[in-house]
Amino acid sequence: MCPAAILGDRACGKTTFLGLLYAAQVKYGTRVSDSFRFHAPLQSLRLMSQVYEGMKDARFPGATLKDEMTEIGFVFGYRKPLAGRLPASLKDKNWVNPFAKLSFAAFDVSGEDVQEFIETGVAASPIIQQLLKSHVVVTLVDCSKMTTEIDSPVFRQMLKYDSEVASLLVSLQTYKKQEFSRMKAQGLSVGNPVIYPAIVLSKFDSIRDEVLVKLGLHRGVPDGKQKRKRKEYAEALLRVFMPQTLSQIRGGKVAGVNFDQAAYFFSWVRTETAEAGMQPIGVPRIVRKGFSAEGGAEPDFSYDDYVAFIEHFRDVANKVPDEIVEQTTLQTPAAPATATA
Ligand SMILES: Nc1nc2c(ncn2[C@@H]2O[C@H](COP(=O)(O)OP(=O)(O)O)[C@@H](O)[C@H]2O)c(=O)[nH]1
Ligand SMILES: [Mg+2]
Repeated sequence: MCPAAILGDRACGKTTFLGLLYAAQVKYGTRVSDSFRFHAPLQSLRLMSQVYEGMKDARFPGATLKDEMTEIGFVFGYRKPLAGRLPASLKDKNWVNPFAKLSFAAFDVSGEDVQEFIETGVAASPIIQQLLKSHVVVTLVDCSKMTTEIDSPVFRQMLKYDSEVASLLVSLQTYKKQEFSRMKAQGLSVGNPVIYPAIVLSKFDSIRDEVLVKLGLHRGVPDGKQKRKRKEYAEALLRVFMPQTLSQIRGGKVAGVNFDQAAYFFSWVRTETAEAGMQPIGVPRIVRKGFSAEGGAEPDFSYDDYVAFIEHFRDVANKVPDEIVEQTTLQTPAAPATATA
């Protein structure tokens, strides 16, 4: 079980992201049910599905859910390529674990624990200790906060978030280095530690035109087949709005701990807009599509990117060396009772 962290600041779209990931997982997961598994503790499962149910009713997650963020966790399991070739009699045995697993937990960077850690550098809380164990870091970046007005509070907020994420990444690298030294001292032969980063550009539907114009970008993101162009597109935005995080990911080697190639995903939900050029009034309503007899309507969102997210982590799960997986299993108590979606 390889630990993975999802980072986001206040109102950046974390809960919405988790609800949509849940939906994508249900829909896509049934198509690839032989090779992909989703598990979550009952409480997380309930929350994620509640968020999605609300979105089917055109609503974004309510404010009451906001404090439950730190409790959300879930597991992605991918059948190992080798395991697929084992005889069925072995595959079903518990002692041959045929799934490579990533265990995700969401962290609020603007929350008390993380803020205290950034200020003091002391990993006192269990939440921070859990965060530092991660080998995968998914960072949410709120596109609705991207502005050309560099003196505005919203821009300053973005830069503050950037420096906080960058500083967390450095802490993570330092922790990995210590972990690596510990394992070597125990006589384990381990490779140099690698951290697997991913960036989710959230609320991409609300990115301002003037931002795109200024950066010479089109409104549409290059599709999934144009990997390099997508990366360039995302990095053009990050260079301006998350410069420290980007440079940390792209070459900030600390104590020999490297980052793997970053993966970029775009998350958007279509909302009802007022007249062209007007800001919609009141609470945004989600646009839905595909009304059907059994399932009702679905929110119109970037489903393909969510599927790409799931598939990206298949590669990562299979790349994480076994010694890391074993080490983490030794340190964490048995997983809580899980429910399967
Ligand atoms: N237009 C648009 N608005 C979004 C999107 N995701 C979130 N929002 C808005 O941002 C608010 C905060 O989102 P939420 O997921 O609760 O953020 P959290 O505080 O990070 O969990 C929501 O109430 C929506 O109004 C999106 O993809 N598109
Ligand atoms: Mg929330």
